[in-house]
Amino acid sequence: KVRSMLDISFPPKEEDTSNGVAPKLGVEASIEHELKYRVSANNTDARPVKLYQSVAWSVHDRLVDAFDQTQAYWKEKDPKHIYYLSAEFLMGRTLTNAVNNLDLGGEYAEALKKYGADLETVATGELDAALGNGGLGRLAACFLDSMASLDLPGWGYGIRYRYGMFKQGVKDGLQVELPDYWLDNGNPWEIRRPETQFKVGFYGSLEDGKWVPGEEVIAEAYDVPIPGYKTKTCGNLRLWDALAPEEFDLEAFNAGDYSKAVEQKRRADGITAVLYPNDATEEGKELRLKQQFFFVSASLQDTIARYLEQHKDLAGLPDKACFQMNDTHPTIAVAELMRLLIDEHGLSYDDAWAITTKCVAYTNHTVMPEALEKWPVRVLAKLLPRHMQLIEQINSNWLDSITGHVTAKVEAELAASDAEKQKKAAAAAEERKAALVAAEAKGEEALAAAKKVVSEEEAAEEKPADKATLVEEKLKTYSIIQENQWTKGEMLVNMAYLAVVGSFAVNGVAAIHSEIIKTDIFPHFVEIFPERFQNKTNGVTLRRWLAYCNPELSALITEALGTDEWVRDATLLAKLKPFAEDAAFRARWREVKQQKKKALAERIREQTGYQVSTEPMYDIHVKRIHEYKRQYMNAISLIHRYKVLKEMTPEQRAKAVPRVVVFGGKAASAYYMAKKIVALILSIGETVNNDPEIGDLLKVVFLPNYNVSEAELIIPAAEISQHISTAGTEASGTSNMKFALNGALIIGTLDGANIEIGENTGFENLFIFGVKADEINKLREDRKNFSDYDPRYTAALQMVSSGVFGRPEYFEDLVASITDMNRGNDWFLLANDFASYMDAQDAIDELYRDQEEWTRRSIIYTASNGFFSSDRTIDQYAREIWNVQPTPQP
Ligand code: 475
Repeated sequence: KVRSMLDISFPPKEEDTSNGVAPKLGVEASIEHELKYRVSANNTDARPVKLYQSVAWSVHDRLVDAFDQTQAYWKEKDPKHIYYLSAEFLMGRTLTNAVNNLDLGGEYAEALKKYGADLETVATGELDAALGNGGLGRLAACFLDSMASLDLPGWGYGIRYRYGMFKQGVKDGLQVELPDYWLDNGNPWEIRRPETQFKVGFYGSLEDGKWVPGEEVIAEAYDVPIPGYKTKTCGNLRLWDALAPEEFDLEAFNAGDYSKAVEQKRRADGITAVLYPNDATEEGKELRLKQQFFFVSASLQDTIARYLEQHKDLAGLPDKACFQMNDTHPTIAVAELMRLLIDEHGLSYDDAWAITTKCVAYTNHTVMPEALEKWPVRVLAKLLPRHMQLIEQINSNWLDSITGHVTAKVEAELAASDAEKQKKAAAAAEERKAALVAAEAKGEEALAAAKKVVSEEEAAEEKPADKATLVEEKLKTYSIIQENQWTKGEMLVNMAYLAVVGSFAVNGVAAIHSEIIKTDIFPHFVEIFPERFQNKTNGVTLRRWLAYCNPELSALITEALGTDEWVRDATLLAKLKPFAEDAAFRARWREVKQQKKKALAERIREQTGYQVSTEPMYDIHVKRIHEYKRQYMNAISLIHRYKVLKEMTPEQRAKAVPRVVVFGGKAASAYYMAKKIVALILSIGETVNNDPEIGDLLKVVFLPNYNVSEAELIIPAAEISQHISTAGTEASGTSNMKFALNGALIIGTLDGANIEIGENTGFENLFIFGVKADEINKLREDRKNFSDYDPRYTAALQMVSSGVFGRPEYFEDLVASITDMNRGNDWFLLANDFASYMDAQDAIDELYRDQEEWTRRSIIYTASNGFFSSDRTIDQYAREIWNVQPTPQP
């Protein structure tokens, strides 16, 4: 610990009667106080953002009360804690969530009347905390909400990025990336803790086995209180900022080298400056590894320091702390925990290993090969020499421990192949004998020739394999340190393997995904530790993703069920099912949807200038842009739809089902194809939306800067939502759950959580198409020729190539990626699923004509998917992995 709390003696603590949510100053007075003193709005024209700030600070004070009491209570009770280590927390806005979780919605609404404002509008003054890329980061945020709501002692640990996810703009038909200045107006939701700082080292060397870092930075804590839903519990998200050990290098400064003097500060600033905007890809940048180690080291030091305040013996750490690693990004925790226990706290290697492997668990979120982190040994050894040494030791112990198993496996394989070979050899010997006999009958010359052939054949006969070599080869497939497949000679540390070896539990995030990681990613680890592998199907918080983003639908649900308990106990939603049969209820359900569509139409106009009607079907495809998620296939289907509409007679058009198709999602800045997909969607929109013949029959909208707050607006307005990844590629998906709960129907493949949503909702209520995951490998092998493709598909691509949507040269690569054997060769099998996708689209149009049946299904979706509450997911983690108990305050 660098600094400790200054030794000030506080006056004796007053009896706290505030019950955590009602400080002495009432809501109205506190807003006024903040307006005047904190944000000094009196002599300005109290702009809405100032009102937001005052309300936020007023809520902040109430949060801090709840926070202090919870943390003090947990300290006293000393229950086991879960520490959720994640490089990303995609929190979005906080105000609405905090006010409602604290059950202060009514009071704040009342107080705001004085300003002629409502909470909903005031809340838009807040900038999203976008400290995450996509699904993985948002899942971490939902988990924090559920942990607090279930009274589970838990903290999140991450990085306080000064710039979160880039802001996406559109310029000249292309995505542009703008910096996200999310902290510019101050952040009322965090508490800076200059009293909580830890040193984190990098580089340097090992001297007498001891690590002497060549560079040091200070990690300083910021706490973000996480209020549970209608409970006194308020958890914590602790985010680390990096500071230079001394703000200025005075010696350099005095010597006149100003730039050298600020160099340290610049380097520290760099560590927490930006979130890498890569979703499901790894760039292998050294700074990224620095970020990972930085937050992991600070978090582990912090946990151990707090543990040691109350306990002497680190042997008990596993009874008090569990570290859940959100994907491989925090995996260096395995080595850092070892280092802290051995080098800083004097434990033996074996004792340290026993503790580490009881404290650490790992969640895998993706099977995309490009996302599986592998750090070059060279980079790790330079940045973290001691950790590289420990990883080598961990690996060598690991390989030793399985050599027996691997040898037995090789022996069994040899025995099996030996028996096979002996059979073959006997048959061959038989044949040769027969040949000699036959040759002998033909005379001397033939016999000599035959003998020569026989001796050559005998010489060519397979030698028995060398067991030792085979064992060595096989062991390599288990090794945490492996040779780079592409760059011979370069050694890599496979972080997922390190995570599996160092963890006591490994889980996937949907049923199918948890199977795929067992069969395709870690099959050889499953042989050794079958009991280590688990499934924990993802979930989403119903607070943010239904109750607060869709208050209109929530009110209707509460009215129908006669209680709002479903917000806490999502299984109660099942009781909505009978209402699907009630025509009057269906009419009201439709009215709500209509209202939400109107709000989205307004947003579309604001953001894109397109005027869209609220009558058509709202068809939504929002998520990170990725080839595997196949926004491109949707785009091709829309080109076809456009073509069909153009060819229709006016009578036919009058019968067509109109659609507004909304896309949203960011493309990683360096992801070439993803950016072209965004451009293609924008171009299609430009052509279709300005075609007077088409009018309201089809609108194709790309809504820029998809983020948590946009999602809260978009999802409630959806009637159909698209989850159409190539089977076996989407680990789970979580927006599918949000859409289902908001009564949007799903068109999707048998992938990720779509499958479980189908099981809960009844597959007959989804629009499922496409091949199954176990067919993919075979299909990839025999991908067809372009000439065999569905004619609708070919025609649509031809329209792109011929420039119907402009910029044909720009889209040339994109078209080639799915049509050219040598340039991508349709890896994600768009051509293959296209026809069944179109059938599913036709079925959607057909059903939409029957609004009563459509609405019935919509209600069934909401009623059927309470299972996907993150409260259920977290309850399972707590019981089946963490062994952490609810610890509510009395
Ligand atoms: C899956 N992000 C979803 C979701 O489990 C799943 C990877 C590397 C670097 C930075 N970010 C990433 C992911 O891998 C990711 O977001 N994965 C997603 O996790 C939650 O629902 O299917 O794609």
